[in-house]
Amino acid sequence: KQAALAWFKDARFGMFIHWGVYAEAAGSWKGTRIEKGQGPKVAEWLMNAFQISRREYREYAKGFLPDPSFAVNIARLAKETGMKYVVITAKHHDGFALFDSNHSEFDITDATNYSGDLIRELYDACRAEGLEFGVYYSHGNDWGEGGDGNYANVKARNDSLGVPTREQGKNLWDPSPTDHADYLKNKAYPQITELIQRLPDLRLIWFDGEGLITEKQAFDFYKLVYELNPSIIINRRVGYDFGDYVDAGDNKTPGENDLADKHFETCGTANHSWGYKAHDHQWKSSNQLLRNFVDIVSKGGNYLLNIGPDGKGRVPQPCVERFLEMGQWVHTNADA
Ligand code: FUL
Repeated sequence: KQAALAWFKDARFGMFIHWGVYAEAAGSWKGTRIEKGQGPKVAEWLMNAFQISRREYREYAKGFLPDPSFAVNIARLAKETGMKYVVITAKHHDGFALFDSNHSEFDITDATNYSGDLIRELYDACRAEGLEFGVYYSHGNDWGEGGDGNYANVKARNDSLGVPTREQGKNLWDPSPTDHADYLKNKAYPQITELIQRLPDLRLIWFDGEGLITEKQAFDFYKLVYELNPSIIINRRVGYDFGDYVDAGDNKTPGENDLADKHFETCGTANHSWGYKAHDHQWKSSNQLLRNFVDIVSKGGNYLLNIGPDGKGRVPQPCVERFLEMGQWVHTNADA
């Protein structure tokens, strides 16, 4: 994997993109801001915050209709900001796939009126700009089809083993009745497979939401990716320390003891949400973002800085301005 990591260690600066059905809601549900809901106050947790049923969320998804220009615009913004790679949410915790999947109908082609494949379009636009491409995939959490109906059994098993079970991130308000292991077998592993098979230059898979998965199940993700394309690298959140590099907590830089000789990446927000939240105006200044970048890079890591496009795929203007300001500095001082 050392060869596969070479581009990543060089890259230093990447763009994270949180985008999906929730972007249309912009951090509020039926007039109530997410701050009044339960759980984390980040906009992509909308379904969890308001305990929206799977059926209602699917109904809502029908209105998600991005403008096809999003791909070219975002790839250009990443390039102008001096970023070298892009990582987009192919499926977040809500279970919605931004690509045309044969293993779930809760995807861009079957569940909305959009006629394209958002992941493929962004992949093409990024390759055209010379940017490396990665996908975020919530493997453990899936509020639509994740089999959280099995939560009680998993918890009982874990309790008997003395292993903790995390409740946060599980759909306990309207759990899908399937078994969690069946979800992995019928949705998560197949979707990872189709992403890898369809995107020959895919370089990175950013797993998230370990949730209920066991050590063997986490290893199976690692193994599957390795067997299909050994040049793809994986972050640590795949679970049980199997990743090729260390991603610290959100908006955190890892300490030296945490690294175990691995390369690290810090992911961070430009305001205080990953997904688009129309009422979050607290943008970090370009100065602050640049200081984060320099701090991380001087410690040897990568900075994966997030954008949350709106439902149409437009990046909020204050964010664009800050990124372009950063880009001027990065292109002058950090480009090889
Ligand atoms: C977290 C997720 O729960 C957030 O929604 C976000 O994707 C962040 C980068 O990782 O674990």
